[in-house]
Amino acid sequence: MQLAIVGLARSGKTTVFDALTGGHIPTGTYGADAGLHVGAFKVPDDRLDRLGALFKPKKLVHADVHYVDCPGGLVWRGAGRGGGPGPQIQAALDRSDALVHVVRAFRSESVPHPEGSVDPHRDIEALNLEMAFADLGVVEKRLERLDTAVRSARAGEREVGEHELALLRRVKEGLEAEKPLHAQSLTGEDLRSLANYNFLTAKPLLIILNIDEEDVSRAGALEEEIRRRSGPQTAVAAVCGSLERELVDLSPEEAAEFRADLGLGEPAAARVSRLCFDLLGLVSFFTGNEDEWRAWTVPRGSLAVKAAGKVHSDMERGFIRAEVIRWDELLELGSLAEARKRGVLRGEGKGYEVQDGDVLHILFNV
Ligand SMILES: Nc1nc2c(ncn2[C@@H]2O[C@H](COP(=O)(O)OP(=O)(O)OP(=O)(O)O)[C@@H](O)[C@H]2O)c(=O)[nH]1
Ligand SMILES: [Mg+2]
Repeated sequence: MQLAIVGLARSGKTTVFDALTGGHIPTGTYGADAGLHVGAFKVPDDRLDRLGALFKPKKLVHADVHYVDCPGGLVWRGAGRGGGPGPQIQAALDRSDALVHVVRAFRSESVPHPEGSVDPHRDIEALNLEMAFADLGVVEKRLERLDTAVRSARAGEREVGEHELALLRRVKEGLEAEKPLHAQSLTGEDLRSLANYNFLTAKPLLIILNIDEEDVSRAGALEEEIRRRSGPQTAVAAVCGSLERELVDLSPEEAAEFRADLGLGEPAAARVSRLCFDLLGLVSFFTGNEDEWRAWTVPRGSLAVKAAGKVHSDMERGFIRAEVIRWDELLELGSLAEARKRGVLRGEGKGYEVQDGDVLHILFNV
């Protein structure tokens, strides 16, 4: 899973990025640092840890979340309709499964706000509008080309183009009315045929409200206030970026103690990855042998054969069946052999829908 961190200048994107990835990128560079930062976070999973403790493989591999810190605030602002962000940032946004919008809610005198005052609602609107404009630019460009292509096509070949034209015109109208794609009534099929455009407003959005240390005790209420006004496929997390960033350098024990003292809940990195898993509808399954136990993620509803493909393309190609057991059942029985003996290990075919927490032993032949 890849997440792109976006937001206004000096909203704390790099600070939050560091907190989420345990990184040490210089912050407060005021846009002078124009590079994209990439980092990863291993998603904690108690289920995998417990399987690891039982089977003691040489390696335990957690699922990871990749983050890209997109510099410079709303870089595509002023570029106008269709101007869009620079190519490097555009590519990072395209590849991202969801966007993380860092919104400034901290009130530091020493950090000037690009809009002059702190107002999270205004900044959220500004980014949403910016993204809708960028999408509109893409739609308009495509419409122009497609329109010409359809006109010059021969009679029998027009249909596909006309269908896409109608869909894009509908999307355009929605965007002009400031409706992000995920708030437009598009069918699954519509969305699939639009997938190649990588529309920004079609991506799930996590709003990170970057709050002050003093506001930690009312983080829940602040989140709720934002959530009430936000549209579909949007999640909200209030995070004190600077504090979370400082805790990254402590040992886990020290950090836990500080968190308890300060009334901070779950570490931001874990919470954010969990929210994004939910937002994207991902589930985890596990595979293991004496060398390695590993967590994988697939969209909810994925079939066993696709899950096998995630592990190795040969496994998808030569899929015979999967032996499946829930992680906690396996933990209780102690081994796959025991589970097999007791008939708890189920044999499932290609069409089995993988469930969150399944342990899969894939049988294949190539
Ligand atoms: N008080 C306070 N200051 C913060 C917080 N988060 C970030 N800052 C400060 O705000 C300034 C900007 O933070 P950055 O993380 O560099 O912000 P950015 O969004 O990456 O900025 P650009 O990349 O320049 O657009 C730095 O001086 C940070 O120390 C916070 O939660 N509280
Ligand atoms: Mg930055």
